[in-house]
Amino acid sequence: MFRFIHTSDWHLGQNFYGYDRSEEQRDFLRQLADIVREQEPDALLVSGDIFHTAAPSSAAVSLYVNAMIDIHEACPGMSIIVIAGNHDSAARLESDSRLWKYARVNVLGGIARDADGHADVGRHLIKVGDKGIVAAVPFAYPASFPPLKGHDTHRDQRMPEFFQALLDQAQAINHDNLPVVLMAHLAVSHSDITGHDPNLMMEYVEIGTLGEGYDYAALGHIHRPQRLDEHTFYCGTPVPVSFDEQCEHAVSIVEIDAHEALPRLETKAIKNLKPLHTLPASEPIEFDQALTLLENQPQGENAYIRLNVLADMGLPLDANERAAQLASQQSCYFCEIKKTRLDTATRQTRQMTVEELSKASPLEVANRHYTEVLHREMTAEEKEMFNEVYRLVMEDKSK
Ligand SMILES: [Mn+2]
Repeated sequence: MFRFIHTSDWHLGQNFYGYDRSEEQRDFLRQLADIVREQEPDALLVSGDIFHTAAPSSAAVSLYVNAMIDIHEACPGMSIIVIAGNHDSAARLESDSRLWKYARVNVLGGIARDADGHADVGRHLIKVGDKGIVAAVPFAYPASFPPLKGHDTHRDQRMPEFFQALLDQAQAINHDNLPVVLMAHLAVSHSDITGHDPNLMMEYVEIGTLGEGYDYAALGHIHRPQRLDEHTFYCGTPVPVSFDEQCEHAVSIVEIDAHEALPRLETKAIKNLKPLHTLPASEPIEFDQALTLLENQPQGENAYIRLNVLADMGLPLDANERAAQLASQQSCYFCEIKKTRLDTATRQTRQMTVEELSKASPLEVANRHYTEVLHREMTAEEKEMFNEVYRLVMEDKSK
């Protein structure tokens, strides 16, 4: 039986709205070391995005180095396999990979090539004792996979060919029918990307690109934990990277009896030292109501706060300052105000005909906006101000 922990997307060194997250990230890594000590797995697989940026600060690197040594010492017989994600620098991660072998850490930063520039799939295979075979593929854009020797194929074919060649080679050395685990950092089509910025373009690959012959694919890149089929899994972020990652945060513990057996999965929840709260979590409300929610936050929770506010009316000029001040009184960290304008569909405005519009006075049009969109009447003062502005504009026009 092969037993391992699957984790990914640590994003160490993330700067979160100007706040340093090293305290929570250190706490997560301490929890991981405890899980390793208790579970004594054969391997720990880290499927990319170790760091948040390609050039992490020395503090972030030091956090990583100390944690990896602690994790190694928590179970010295365990193999650790780390692949680079899109956030990592392949070269940087690989620069000290020989040194890491002394702590049983295998680091793969980029796709290995032989002297002729062809893919060197053998360097991506790691045998974990007599327990399992891991085929580890760090992040690379589909177009930058090198061709296989003797395959003069089109760019589009190189990535799927690489994966299949890797799994074929794993099978060729698999004399003891050991479980085969594939590690990769990529986005598979039709994954649930809830929690990711919808405006960010992600490059997707079909699940078939991963090839055939693996018993478990330990994927990273998508932050929401999910099962794509009975052999293919994202473990998700252990610590949420954005407010929209409202899901379980955990690491997966996986057991596979033999090659071509089904994996068994268990998750170990990670407790977040500083929770991320959107106030309110559901529908946006008026700014003042959101402030009241913030005021009623439990003291000493050290949460990051995002206010979820209706912004049709505009917000007070000092909205951010007021929220930040209130948050610090609650020992919370104010991050941002998420502004929502009521969807045009919910406004229930009635289209005005051209005839109606031509008959209506400017004040009547303005008043309609107040009643139908802002759901209140114009005050006498607002009407007076509107008329004054209108008069000034007309005066200016006639000059
Ligand atoms: Mn990531």
